[in-house]
Amino acid sequence: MSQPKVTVLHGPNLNLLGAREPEVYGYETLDDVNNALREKARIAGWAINCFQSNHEGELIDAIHAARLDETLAIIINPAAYTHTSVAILDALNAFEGKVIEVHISNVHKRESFRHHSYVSLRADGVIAGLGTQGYQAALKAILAT
Ligand code: CA2
Repeated sequence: MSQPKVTVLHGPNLNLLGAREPEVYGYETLDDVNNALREKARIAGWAINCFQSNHEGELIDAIHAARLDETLAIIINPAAYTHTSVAILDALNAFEGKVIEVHISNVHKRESFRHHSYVSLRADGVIAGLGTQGYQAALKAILAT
């Protein structure tokens, strides 16, 4: 039998993690985050695909690919697209597995335009403000299902 699969999607500018604004986003790089997730998934016997893009359409294509290859869950930090993208919401609505939305910062403590999330209309769970540990918490929840 094939391994269960999880996809981790990171939206625009998250490639800068660890390099800028550490007071908001911490000191870990995106590679640090992904490598820690890969290690946890490997131990649990899951396949994991981590992908970052600065382009909305590429994130949508990755959600479609997850749907087609029967990925069981998506962990997504849509970054600024959280607050703007009906297109990402529509793509997630066509995905049948579990969706967990992660934000490194507590978006509710920040500017009011960050308080609304289109993706939350689809997400089964939302984690905000735990720093990069939020991704680990999301994966833990998925591996426990
Ligand atoms: O807190 C989060 O994870 C956010 O999704 C991050 C987005 C922001 O637009 C959301 O409102 C909340 C921004 C990602 C930018 O990432 C950077 C990382 C390091 C340095 C600069 C930007």
